[in-house]
Amino acid sequence: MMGWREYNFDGIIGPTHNYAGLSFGNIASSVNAGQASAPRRAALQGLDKMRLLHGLGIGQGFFLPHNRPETDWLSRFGFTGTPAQMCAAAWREEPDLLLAASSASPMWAANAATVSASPDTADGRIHFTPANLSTMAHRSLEWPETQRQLRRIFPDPQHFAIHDPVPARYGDEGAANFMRIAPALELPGTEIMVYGSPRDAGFPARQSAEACRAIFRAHGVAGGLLAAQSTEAIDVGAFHNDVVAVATADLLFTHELAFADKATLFTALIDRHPDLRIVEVRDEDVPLSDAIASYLFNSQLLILPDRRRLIIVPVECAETLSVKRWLDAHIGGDHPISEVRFVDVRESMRNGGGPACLRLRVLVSPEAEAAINPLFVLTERRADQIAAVIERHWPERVTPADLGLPDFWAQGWEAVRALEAVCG
Ligand code: SUG
Repeated sequence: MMGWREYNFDGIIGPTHNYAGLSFGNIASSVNAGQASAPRRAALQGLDKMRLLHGLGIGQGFFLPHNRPETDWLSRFGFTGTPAQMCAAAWREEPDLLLAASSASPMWAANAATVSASPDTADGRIHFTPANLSTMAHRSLEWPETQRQLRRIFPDPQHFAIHDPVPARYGDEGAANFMRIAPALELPGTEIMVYGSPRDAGFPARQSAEACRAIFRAHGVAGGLLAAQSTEAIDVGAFHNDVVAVATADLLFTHELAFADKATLFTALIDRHPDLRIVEVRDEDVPLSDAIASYLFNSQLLILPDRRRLIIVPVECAETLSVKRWLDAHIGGDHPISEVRFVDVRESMRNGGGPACLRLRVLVSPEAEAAINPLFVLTERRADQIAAVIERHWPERVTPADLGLPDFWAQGWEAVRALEAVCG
């Protein structure tokens, strides 16, 4: 089965990227609320990461930024008139709604959808369910545009099935709470979804078990596993499971406190996949709080064309003592992960989004790869074109006061239009 590849589709970071502190339970979002942001730098950091993966021979695609401020959404609160009039009225009367409508949060493509790989589904197609992201207001407006883009990127129903989201009552945050274990990428594997148990106190659990089961049913995934996040992890700031664990093929890289009941999960996995390697980091080596501040596990665990495994981690991992020590002591030599690369995505990190948050993984057979809309696949030339639009149209710096300015809204709309024009 030669020629299967994993693609990473990254969300291009939009021109309204800002720090509004919208995500309760996401420590970075709260701590950095009110800071000035740098949308141009942010988008170029994201693009550099995409170029790095492309250069390593990994399939790389992208999602376009959504139109922000999103006035279609504001209109549902009774605002009328031109887009600028709607934003002005919202800023006066309901500033929180304008902030929600202005977030560049679609950049975190791991939350765009849950994707089931074709070797695991009953009909042999790749299944996508856009995430309803219903726990956070600013994220709940993403899915209609996400679904439109998924339909454009993956148009052929012979290979791809695009579903409707799970009803909003049941929170779903997409692939950020999804892992897949398989002897090799192209072989049937075990899909795992990780939910948070509902609770009255502490930080919100954003992924419901109902949504996980609904997705497995809709995708025709038999034998999918559900695992609960540990409440300890949620309360230290693991608002998504991909902040404390990541898996690729026969390798699971996880913090020891990620799951409520790791024994049951690991036993079930090893039972089905005797060759599974679990790299577990102990709390005494890297405390949960360091794992979350550095985003060690929000890394991209890649299998290179020469079969070596490489981990792409944020530069914050080199600056967090316990994490740096762990990496130095383990990666390389006989370790299942042979190399670590550091990337600077600091602008996204300040909102709690690391390298893994920025991408949606899609495993494709050669036939399915040929069916991807090439307009959304990164090439050197395409990357240069995107960079040129970002340099020209993305604001250099945004402060909280800018979010209420007509020029800021107009620049956001215009920048997204300019990028759409270049990307066809
Ligand atoms: O949903 N931050 C995002 C970060 C998403 C990270 N994704 C994954 N872990 N896969 C969130 O909490 C902050 C926006 C603000 O505060 O302005 C925000 O939405």
